[in-house]
Amino acid sequence: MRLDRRVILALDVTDTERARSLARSVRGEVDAIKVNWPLVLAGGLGIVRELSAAAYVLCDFKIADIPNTNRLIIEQAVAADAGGVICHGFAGEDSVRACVEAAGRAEVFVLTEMSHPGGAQFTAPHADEIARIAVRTGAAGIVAPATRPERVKVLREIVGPKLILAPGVGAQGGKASDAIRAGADAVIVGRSIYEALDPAAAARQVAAEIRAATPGR
Ligand code: O7M
Repeated sequence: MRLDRRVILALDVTDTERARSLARSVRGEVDAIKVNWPLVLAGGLGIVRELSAAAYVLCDFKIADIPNTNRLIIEQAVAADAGGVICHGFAGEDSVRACVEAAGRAEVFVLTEMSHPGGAQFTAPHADEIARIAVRTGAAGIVAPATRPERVKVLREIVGPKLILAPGVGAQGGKASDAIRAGADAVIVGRSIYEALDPAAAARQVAAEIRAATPGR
């Protein structure tokens, strides 16, 4: 994933026409488009292939199954031209390894600790261990909570130069600049961009906040 704006749009809409139009309007303002179950269930995997023609598409399937099933899911995402795929880490090292092996040139990001309050219940106590799994399996990076920048800092120490993508900005209360200062490479933003009257301007604003927080980068 090439990071320039350091912003990834979470395209969590179920109207495929709106999804296409949003993707067009933020072109050049975000580095990637994250597609999650709501859009794929509504529009089919074809929407991933379609959006991939003009953007890096990150398939957020939060894959968390046995290795063989994970491989089958990843193969579908790769066949639809996804640039990256997200898996959960809690299913264990063999499950994550199966994703990385099946992904080939596509990048795998491992979800460590979730950003919502419930994420502190089960994922947070194991996040450091999951981050180490991401390193050992050769994943491209991890997903870590922008709502807990202090945790991003700790996870950065564990993953070294691997990419950290941080969701939870805006609607969930996290601040892009805090997440980036704590060590995230990019933020994942959904509602604050796609519900804005001018989504491109909203994306630009997040990128500007990030630039202001990291002078000289
Ligand atoms: O900005 P929002 O809150 O509207 O959307 C955030 C997006 O990030 C949404 O697509 C979530 O599914 C996703 N996300 C989280 O909000 N928290 C997490 O812990 C993990 C993710 C995610 O992207 O997982 C890979």
